[in-house]
Amino acid sequence: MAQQIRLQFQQRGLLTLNLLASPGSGKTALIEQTATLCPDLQMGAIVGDLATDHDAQRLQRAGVQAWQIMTGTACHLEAEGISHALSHLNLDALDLLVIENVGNLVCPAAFDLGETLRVVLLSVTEGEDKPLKYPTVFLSADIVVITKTDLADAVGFDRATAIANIRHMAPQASLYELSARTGAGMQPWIDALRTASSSIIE
Ligand SMILES: Nc1nc2c(ncn2[C@@H]2O[C@H](COP(=O)(O)OP(=O)(O)OP(=O)(O)O)[C@@H](O)[C@H]2O)c(=O)[nH]1
Ligand SMILES: [Mg+2]
Repeated sequence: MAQQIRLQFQQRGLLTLNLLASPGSGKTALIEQTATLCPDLQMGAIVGDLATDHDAQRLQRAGVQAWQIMTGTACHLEAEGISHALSHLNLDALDLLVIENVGNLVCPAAFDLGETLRVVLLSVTEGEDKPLKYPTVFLSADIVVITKTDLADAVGFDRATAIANIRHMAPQASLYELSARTGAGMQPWIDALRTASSSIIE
């Protein structure tokens, strides 16, 4: 089913991201801020949480066409749920679709959702060792984003060690460092999305 979904995205030339990260690492904040800074980019989102539609509501307020999947007890999204969610979105209107996976550094890594790119977030408050302790998700990353950089000094974030650990576990991934709160570092991330989006259309 993931392959069918991927084919559907490819035929539409639609860039799709699968965001994987810990609970509270700033996934929704990153989508919100990206949408706010790129009013010309028509964004859609499928958001997974065990309960509540809080994130979909937040994203709708930021102008994103958002659909919430409530998983109940499941710790990850699966392609079947994505396929169902897609029927609730107007894909023709979209330039970029973001799937915000359930906050979890373990289970979501094992499930292909048909995405174009896997984006793994690591917030500065989580500890520099997380890439070493949760290798599967980092091994599968196309992009790694260090988030909440505005809090780095407050939590004594060891940037060099964190980057060395990311490079060790995800040498294939491109790396961005940003704060959705202050906007610092958002531009290189947005430039990368625009480049990836236009290369898919070509
Ligand atoms: N200081 C700071 N706080 C941030 C940043 N990004 C997110 N936050 C805060 O971190 C908390 C969690 O952010 P969310 O965007 O809800 O994180 P999430 O990963 O979507 O959370 P779940 O969907 O519940 O897993 C909120 O209080 C945000 O305001 C940031 O760049 N800087
Ligand atoms: Mg969220």
